[in-house]
Amino acid sequence: GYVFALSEEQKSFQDLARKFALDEIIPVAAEHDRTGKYPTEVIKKAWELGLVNTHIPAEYGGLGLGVLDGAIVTEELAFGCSGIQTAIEANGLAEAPLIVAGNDEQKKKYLGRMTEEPLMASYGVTEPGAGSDVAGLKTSAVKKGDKWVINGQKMWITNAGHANWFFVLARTDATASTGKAFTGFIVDADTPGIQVGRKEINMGQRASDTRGVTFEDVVVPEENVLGSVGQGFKIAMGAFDITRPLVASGAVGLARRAMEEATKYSLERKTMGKEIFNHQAVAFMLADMAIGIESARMMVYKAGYMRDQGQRNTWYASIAKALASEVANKTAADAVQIFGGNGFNTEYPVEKLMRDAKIFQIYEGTSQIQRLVISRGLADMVK
Ligand code: CO8
Ligand code: FAD
Repeated sequence: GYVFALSEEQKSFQDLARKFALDEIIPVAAEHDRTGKYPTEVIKKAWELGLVNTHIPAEYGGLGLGVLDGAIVTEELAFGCSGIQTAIEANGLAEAPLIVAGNDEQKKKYLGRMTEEPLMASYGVTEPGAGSDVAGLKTSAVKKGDKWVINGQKMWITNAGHANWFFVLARTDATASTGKAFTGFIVDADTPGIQVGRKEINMGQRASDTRGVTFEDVVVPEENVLGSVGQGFKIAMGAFDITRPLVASGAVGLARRAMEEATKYSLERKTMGKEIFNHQAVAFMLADMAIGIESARMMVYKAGYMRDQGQRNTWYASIAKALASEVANKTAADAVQIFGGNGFNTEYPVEKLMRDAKIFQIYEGTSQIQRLVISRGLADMVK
């Protein structure tokens, strides 16, 4: 039957990540948000504790944690700062295509090095002209002798300014159907022809690093093709089955932070002779936060658990991601409301949470794209 309790191991990872968020992330989060400085030192410390690259299998030097285990860690890191959590989790996203389709040599070389040193990696799919419509991407890879030559432009690539290697999705067949037209490549970041753009100045999650990347006649050896030629779209989508539950759990962590901050504040701030917590209009906003957070977390756990059991979880991952990102936005906006004028001010933590929340409805597939996946799934169910 259903078991809702965490294992002892999961509880100890949760405690470790929670302590790390309190001791190492929260004290520096506002400063990274203000300056946009990349949190290298925080990431190094998290890496030393095993809180980065959690899914790398044990045979390649990692902890081999499941998606559900990863979600437990991610929620805590995002409670601290979802910008720093995104920088950390983007490694997991870059690694996911290798976990889905990499051969032993590729895993040894590229996952192995992530466990030997605190390196970063990036997942390069989105382009200036194609985000939601992955099938519309234009970057091409052409076979020349025993090498591939990549040309094109990627956009909004998390960690790009710090990446040691990229997962790159490129078109390798101009006419084939989507499921056969693309190929995934592992590309070393120091390969000639790669140009990384400036750090984008974003609304929120400003500690994270987002950039455009240009590929001009970038030569990649055959051994860096992931899976087989033409399989790339499915590999890129398969990666989301691992990471959408984790992005959703980041949104849950942010929402929980907003709820806790708002609850504490409401118990202190007084109007009309009582704490604002004791005005039902405020208390019910807090209750709605709890309803959203608890429900979203259950969906995260379900989507993660299914993936860990080897079941296809795409539909549940989309539900978790759509729900959690919307809960995060509503919760953060209501937290600002509960703080009143103070909520609008940078001296208090909730305005950052509201800015940070927005991206959860956009990256890893917008809320509309999640609904596309969910509604298509419904149509399949009644066929
Ligand atoms: N697994 C395996 N195969 C799949 C999957 C899957 N999950 N999904 C689709 N496929 C297969 C289909 O079965 C189909 O196969 P076939 O041709 O054999 O029938 C083939 O792939 C094509 O699928 P579709 O027909 O469904 O393709 P569409 O062109 O209609 O597009 C989507 C599908 C769902 C619209 C897709 O383009 C999509 O997901 N778009 C959103 C893109 C996205 O999410 N981008 C995120 C980029 S990364 C990012 O934002 C990182 C954030 C920062 C890091 C945060 C920390 C982690
Ligand atoms: P568009 O696809 O142009 O969408 C514009 C609007 O139209 C959206 O509201 C969308 O929901 C809606 N829309 C589009 N198509 C449909 C449809 N069929 N039905 C209904 N509505 C639709 N990408 C990576 O590859 N790697 C990364 O590491 C990465 N990190 C990111 C970090 C940040 C901070 C940001 C901002 C983006 C990142 N992305 C990354 C890209 C991100 O995944 C895309 O921005 C996102 O998928 C949306 O694509 P787009 O920006 O092209 O918007």
